[in-house]
Amino acid sequence: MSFHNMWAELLPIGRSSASGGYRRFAWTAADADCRAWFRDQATSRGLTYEVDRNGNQWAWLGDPTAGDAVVTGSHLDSVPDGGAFDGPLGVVSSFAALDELRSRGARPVKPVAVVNFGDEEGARFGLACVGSRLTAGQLTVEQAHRLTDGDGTTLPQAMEAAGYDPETIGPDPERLARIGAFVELHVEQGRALDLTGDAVGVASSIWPHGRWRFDFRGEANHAGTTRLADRRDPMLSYAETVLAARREAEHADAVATFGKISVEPNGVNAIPSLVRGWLDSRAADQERLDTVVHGIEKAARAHAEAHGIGLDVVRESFTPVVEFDHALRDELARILGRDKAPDLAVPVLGTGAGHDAGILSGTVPTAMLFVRNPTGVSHSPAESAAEDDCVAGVLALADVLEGLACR
Ligand code: HGY
Ligand code: MN
Ligand code: MN
Repeated sequence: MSFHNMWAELLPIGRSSASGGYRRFAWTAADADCRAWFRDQATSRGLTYEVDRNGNQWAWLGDPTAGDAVVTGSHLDSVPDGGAFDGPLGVVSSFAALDELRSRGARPVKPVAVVNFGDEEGARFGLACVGSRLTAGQLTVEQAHRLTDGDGTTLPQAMEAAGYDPETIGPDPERLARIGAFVELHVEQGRALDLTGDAVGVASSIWPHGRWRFDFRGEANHAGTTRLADRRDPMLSYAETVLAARREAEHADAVATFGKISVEPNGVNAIPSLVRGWLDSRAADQERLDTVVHGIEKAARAHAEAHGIGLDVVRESFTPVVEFDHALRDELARILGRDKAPDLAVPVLGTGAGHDAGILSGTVPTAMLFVRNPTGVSHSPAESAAEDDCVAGVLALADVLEGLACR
């Protein structure tokens, strides 16, 4: 099983020695190293290697233009100090599943490909799934060109610096039209499989979710000499909004997180002029999500107005609810269920985590496999999965690829 060696090769790339977490951000040196690793895996297997107009990487077994392809893969980028498995497990498992197919002597009658979608986490430019959104036409070229990181570098500038031509980006309907099915394997970002005792499960849906930026504008002043009554401190409105987010999410049985903040001028002894907070909120259905976000914004505006604070709220990223293709979902469950006792069902589970598969699901029949995460922890250096479970995921993916591409 080639999984172990590939995993060991990829593991050190982009890992912070300080935190043990990963900092594989789009179009950075760590991203370039991950891309080089992907290219080497493709070429060393004699696969046809391509980089598409949006910088996504493809490794083809068979004719890329033949159509009705079975594609698998995921992403290699990470959130700041993310874990080792979120994304890379899907890409490594895809190459290992191809190796497994070949070792079985399986003969695909359709093209099979492994894909690495660029910038899935949106850690640098703030928008999730940039590579797959561009390809699926869910992000316009103009919107993409306006994406800017915290240092003021735009996406085109970052792509150019990484040696890619940003002028080529845009929708790629011809490429997607050649795909008959996309199956993404991903580490579970939760504990459902740990609770069922299964190593592998099938995805049913993805919660609607989005990212909103709250800009609280106050008045910079001296922290030591300004009377409390004379202050317009945006940090107070931000703090009230964070607590309101927790209240609204609890009330709606949803989730809401302010995980990123930037403060200007960000001095210990200076009352801020600007506090910028990013909200990530998700819920089982759109109505609930709308209620939560509306409630948070209402509380933010009430506090800001009462304290003379300016407030702008901008939705920076949004993904509607995803219901994976039922026929493909059921086919994966049938294939995975073959080795189970008749009375033991294959777990079919929803998730609050976004994926490239969610973006593609509007254009291509799409499904996901989840591999057990014993603690459920993700987006953290503590993210983990047992190697036996990873191997079980590879074998399950190989069964799925064989079932979809060899008959
Ligand atoms: O945020 C997410 O759910 C995914 O990890 N991009
Ligand atoms: Mn993630
Ligand atoms: Mn992911």
